[in-house]
Amino acid sequence: METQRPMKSTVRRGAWIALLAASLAALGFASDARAVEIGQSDDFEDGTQGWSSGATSPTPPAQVPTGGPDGADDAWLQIVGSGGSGPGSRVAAVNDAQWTGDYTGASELQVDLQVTSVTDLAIRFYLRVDACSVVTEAVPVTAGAGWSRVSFGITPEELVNSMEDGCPDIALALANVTRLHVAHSPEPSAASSLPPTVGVLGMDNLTLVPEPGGAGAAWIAAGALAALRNRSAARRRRDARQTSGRRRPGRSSLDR
Ligand SMILES: [Ca+2]
Repeated sequence: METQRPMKSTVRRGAWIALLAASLAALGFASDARAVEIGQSDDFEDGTQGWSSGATSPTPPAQVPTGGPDGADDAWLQIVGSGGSGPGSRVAAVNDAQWTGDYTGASELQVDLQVTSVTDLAIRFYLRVDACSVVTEAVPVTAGAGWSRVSFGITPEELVNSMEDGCPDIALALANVTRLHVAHSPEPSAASSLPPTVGVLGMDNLTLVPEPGGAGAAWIAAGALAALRNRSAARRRRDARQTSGRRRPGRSSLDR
């Protein structure tokens, strides 16, 4: 499933962001840096943003500094599975930091994905709550097809329980997420039962999208603010790199 990418805005972003930030602050929208927020986005311009595949993985997720959906100097996250057994055998990565907390009021995760290895992958997001997990439907990503924008529904009606360790109350689980996990997972297996796979997944612009309408109006404003902040910061960093004229060598998974 592909989602049309938004057109670039020509509004005076700095003034607009300042005004919106002041309005949200006045309404009491204080933020917790460790808690998930509607509208937040990982663009990987400054690194791996807390994504990992375990301390002992020989192929941990890595920032690739160029070749993202926006082309040259758009960084993205590379997730490698080596097959076989043991650490690093699966195409999977987890985040225990900014993607933990309360997902109530969100409707979907949107993300740019690509598969640069030879075999198609089936990607799901797991929302882990201590000893149980709920999981999205799988989205197929075709090998060698380049970047595509895909959406994963995360409302209680769209999520399913993980096969071996499902949560008794999906809505309650959504309000108490302790880990977000992206993986090649043809079946909604438990995270511990994911299939060892040789594959390379690219991920960029992972964004938490609000439910439309109703109480979502304020969430939408907060989300727009966060997205604009991220996009503007990424653009400034890319412009700075291009202005500096420094050449940045590409990295492969073997360079880490
Ligand atoms: Ca990026």
